[in-house]
Amino acid sequence: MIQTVITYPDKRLKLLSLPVESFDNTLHRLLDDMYETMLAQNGIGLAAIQIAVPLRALIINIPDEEGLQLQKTLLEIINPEITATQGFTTYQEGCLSVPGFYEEIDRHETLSLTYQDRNGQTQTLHAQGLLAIAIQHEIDHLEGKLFIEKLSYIKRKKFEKELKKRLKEEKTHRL
Ligand code: QAP
Ligand code: CO
Repeated sequence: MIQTVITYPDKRLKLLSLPVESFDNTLHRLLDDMYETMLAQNGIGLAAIQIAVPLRALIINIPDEEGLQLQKTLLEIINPEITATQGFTTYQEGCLSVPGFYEEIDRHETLSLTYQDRNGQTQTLHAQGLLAIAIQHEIDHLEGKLFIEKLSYIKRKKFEKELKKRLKEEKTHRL
């Protein structure tokens, strides 16, 4: 089922997500709901807390070279731990919980990851490019962190200004 994506400044986005301990039907339903919700909103990544479930689960589906988002490339990542990183890169990030706002964010360029899949099997992964960025962005959600918290003072002010403008516009549309 498609769920509601909670958006900034919802306080639940600041929660520390807790480890998944049961790899049961409840977890599988959560992952399936996350996938449906992400597709419905044209996302490439989603953490469980974005649908108000504070568990260490995230999904990522990077489109291929033709821009197609295929379910066979869907990554379901439970209880992730980054074990190594290399280099730095910058990418213009967005977030389904901060709709309509995009800004350049510094991240590690490559990383190694261990995590569990939906069956509780331990997996390892070496990521670079957009996947490495998405993994870092989604793991930040598990720690209650949003990409806007990484902005410089000046860019954060720009965000606050755009947010105020948006809230104002929403109000006038309701009138
Ligand atoms: C996280 O972000 C991410 O504002 C996933 O109006 C960010 O899927 C991974 C989206 C950067 C890699 C690089 C945002 C859709 C989707 C919006 C997303 C919007 C519609 C964001
Ligand atoms: Co996000």
